[in-house]
Amino acid sequence: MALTKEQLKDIETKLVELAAKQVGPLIKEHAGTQFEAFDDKANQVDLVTAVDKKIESIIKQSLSTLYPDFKFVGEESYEEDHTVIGKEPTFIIDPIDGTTNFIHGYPYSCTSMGLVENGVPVCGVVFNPHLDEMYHASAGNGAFLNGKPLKVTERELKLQQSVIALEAGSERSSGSSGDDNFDIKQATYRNLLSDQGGYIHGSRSCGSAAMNMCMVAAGKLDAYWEGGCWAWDVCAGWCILAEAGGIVVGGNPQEWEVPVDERCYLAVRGGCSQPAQKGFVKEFWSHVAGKLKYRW
Ligand code: LIP
Repeated sequence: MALTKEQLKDIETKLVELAAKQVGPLIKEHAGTQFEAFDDKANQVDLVTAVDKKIESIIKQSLSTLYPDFKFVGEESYEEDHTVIGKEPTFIIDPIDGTTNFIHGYPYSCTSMGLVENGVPVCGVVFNPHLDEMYHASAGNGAFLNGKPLKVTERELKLQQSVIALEAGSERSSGSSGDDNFDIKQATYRNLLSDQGGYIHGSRSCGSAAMNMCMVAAGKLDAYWEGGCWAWDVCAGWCILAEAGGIVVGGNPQEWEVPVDERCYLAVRGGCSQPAQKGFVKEFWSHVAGKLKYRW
């Protein structure tokens, strides 16, 4: 039995309360205090702290009490090759998105709490306590910033006149490893920025996928493209963006429909027609310099 709009709105409200009262204060208190207290994950630029893990356990404890029948997938408890996102309602949680920002004290760390049903994002809350920005949405109930409806200014969507979020990401091996994601990304960035290519107005980097998704949802960015982030980075923002009229497609060309754990995404704002969004996507894809490949 699918969750109703009313049930989803209630879940959204509870996630907002959890983010505001329990999680946000911890992120704000400990940001910029972990300079000597982080660990490497996949490499020396993929980082985690004890605060990430503590917050994930607080969120998991709270949600398992409130929704004992829902599944839970979290960045810090994910098991490669074992964690599966099925059809049942599943919370997909990044306790601190923008962990590098969190460690360095750059005010773009947030918590990202999403819910999928049948693999589709149906509820999302992203809270940046430094900027006091609470983005929240649930399917059919609209998207909000601090309780006010997200209104994207209606205007043309043109690649050349766009500002796009592009991330360095944590994969940095160039060529030698046979994994050419890094080189494809850098070549794509060049294609987009060059006056012989997309000649876009500019690129930005929040250092947080969730914040990038919310900036696109709010129409403050026109698009966001990344390969290598994870379902927990984008799940909440995906629902918020969809409820604000935006779309998410694959980061590789011709991938119009992708699962939440695709790990390679192109998010495009609303405030324009679907044909305009599709035209933008096709033109963007024409500048992608190869096929990005990731494992779950
Ligand atoms: C981060 C993502 C960001 C990506 C970083 C990192 P984390 O997530 O939000 O988009 O570029 O490499 O993966 O690790 O801070 O939760």
